[in-house]
Amino acid sequence: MSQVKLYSAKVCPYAQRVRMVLLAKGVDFDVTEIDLKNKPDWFAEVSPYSKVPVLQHGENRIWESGIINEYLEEVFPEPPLLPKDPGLRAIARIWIDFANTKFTPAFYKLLLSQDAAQQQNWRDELHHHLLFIEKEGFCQRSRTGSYWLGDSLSLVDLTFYPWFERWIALEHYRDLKLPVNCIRLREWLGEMQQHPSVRATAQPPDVYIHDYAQYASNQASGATAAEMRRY
Ligand SMILES: N[C@@H](CCC(=O)N[C@@H](CS)C(=O)NCC(=O)O)C(=O)O
Repeated sequence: MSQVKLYSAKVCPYAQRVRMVLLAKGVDFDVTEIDLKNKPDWFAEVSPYSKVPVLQHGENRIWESGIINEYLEEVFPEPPLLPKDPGLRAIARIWIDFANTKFTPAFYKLLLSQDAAQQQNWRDELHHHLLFIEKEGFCQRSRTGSYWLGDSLSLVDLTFYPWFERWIALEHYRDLKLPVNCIRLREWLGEMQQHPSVRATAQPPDVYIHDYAQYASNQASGATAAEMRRY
């Protein structure tokens, strides 16, 4: 029995973040798949927020994908997924914060919005975030590698990637394509799609079109949709 146990759901981008980090670090782990539409009663004991992902590592039970990934970085330091240099490490954390506080909420708000004017507002907001990523993330510095921070894969790549895998839902339901002028971002996405941790967790586009139908009609009843409606 593995020492690391992950409560996860294939549809969940936050859980995919953690699965990819575990895979990138070569950590042996067991997955318990949670049906988010029919959560077992015992899950309330495991997950204080009633959400996946939750990581059990020995005595430690940890939730919130960003916190789990930082924990994994400390406990399994190889290969490192954060830069050693404190300044670069801070930049990595700024991007992770941007993903959590700006980028991903806009993704859900666009899907959940039913009103055409509201949809346009969130489409514009997300478009603005993409151009910001292209300019500040990929073009403002001399980059030598294919990843967000340069030559090596980092928590920043794995924090953002799941929403780009699910972008097909925004294309399908809200007609928002990745802008053609986000050249570096598109290159990054192509590179990420080849990474073994991504390939091991990736799902085909039709899965997401199906899974996000309830978001797109604002019928999703889970905790995440409720939280995003309040956002
Ligand atoms: N901030 C949390 C978000 C986790 C989250 O929203 N998970 C969703 C699935 S993607 C969930 O379990 N939702 C439960 C529900 O909708 O009832 C994290 O980063 O881990």
